[in-house]
Amino acid sequence: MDLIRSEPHSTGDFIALEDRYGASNYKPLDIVLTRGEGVYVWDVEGKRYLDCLSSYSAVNQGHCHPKILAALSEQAAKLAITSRAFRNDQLGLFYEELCALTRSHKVLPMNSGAEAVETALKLCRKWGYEVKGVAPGKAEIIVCSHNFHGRTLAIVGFSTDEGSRAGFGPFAPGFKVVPFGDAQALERAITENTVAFLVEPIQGEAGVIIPPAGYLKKARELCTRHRVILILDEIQTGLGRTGKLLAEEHEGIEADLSLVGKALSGGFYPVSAVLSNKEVMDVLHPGEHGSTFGGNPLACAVARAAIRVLKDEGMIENAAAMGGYLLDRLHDIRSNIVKEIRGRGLMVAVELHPEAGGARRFCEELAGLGVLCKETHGSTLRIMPPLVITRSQIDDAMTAFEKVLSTG
Ligand code: IF1
Repeated sequence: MDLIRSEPHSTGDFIALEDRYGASNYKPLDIVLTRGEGVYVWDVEGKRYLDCLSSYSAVNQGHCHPKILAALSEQAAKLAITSRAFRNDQLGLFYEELCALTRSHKVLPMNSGAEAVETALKLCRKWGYEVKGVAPGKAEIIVCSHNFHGRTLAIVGFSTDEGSRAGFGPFAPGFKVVPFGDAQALERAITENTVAFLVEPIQGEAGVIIPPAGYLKKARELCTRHRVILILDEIQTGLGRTGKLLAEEHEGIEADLSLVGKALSGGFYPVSAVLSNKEVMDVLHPGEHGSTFGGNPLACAVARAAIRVLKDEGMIENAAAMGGYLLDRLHDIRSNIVKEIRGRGLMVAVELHPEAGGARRFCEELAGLGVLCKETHGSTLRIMPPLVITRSQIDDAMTAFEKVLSTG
């Protein structure tokens, strides 16, 4: 490799480096960010943006939250990792505080969201064979159409999105797909071999799709009646995003397994977890699952601070209040290109009419006006700011949205 010449400093320099050396599995907006604070991020040219994506909900607590940062630096200077070959003085406290917050019995810590999903799938299969009595090799897991649960082979194998799946087979068997939001279809799909039903309370990648009222409650009843584990993937909806700590609370239900990630670390570090009742978690024995980084003291200290500020600083209540305000403001925009506005808490989407020519161009225009958001599925704009956003910051964002949507 050539020796590195002068330090890159302009947007173009950084983009050229990424394009020359990086895999091209993303197509980001051409903005190079260098600093963040609360709801704002700054690019290398010094331009400020209001972040309406929150790194896909990883930074619910706002960028570089000072209390999480303090916990991170303090722990990093003391002890970062032990591996699970030894115990550490943060893990037990992390478990206790997370269980108290979410009313769970047991926790299994991992790193990425996809790992939490994989962990849950393994747990359910083993529970199926050992507790439910499913014949060896026959366990079935039901998932939903248009799901998004991550990028590992098992997970993309049951995706219904061709872009995620094509070219990556052969895939793991044992998954059945039913339409999202259709409790009757779920009931028809359940057999004596069904061990679990995996679902997002609100589908994120699919475009903030909120299921019909009562769907999750019905799914909960069906799972209980047929002895099927209900796994709610709250990696995106959890930790305050929808105006409740967990989105399951909107329907007054409790999952058997809840998956959290992303904002569990306030965006500082990959931390995910499977939250479980005792019966399911107890099927795992030493040597059957794990991760080098899962449950390390740095991750635990960061996560403890991240969940503490979420609660102590009223971020969940703020998400509910500001989410309502944001939806009202969006509905007030006069536009002939908006097809539908959907949202719960600060998980909001604006779906454009197909004639609008795709949402990407609007994201680029919004970025020009100092607002960052991301399109999904071509014609949907997602608006998911950090949960610390204020009314006047929403007003600023709405001025930009009004400009781009009403001229469309
Ligand atoms: C990317 C979307 C968001 C998730 C749910 C598990 C995972 C995710 C419900 C896996 C991850 C991400 C990953 C990100 C894009 C993104 C996303 F656009 F795909 F839908 F958030 F809106 N379950 N979601 O949403 O978690 O392994 O990534 O930690 O760039 O792929 P992970």
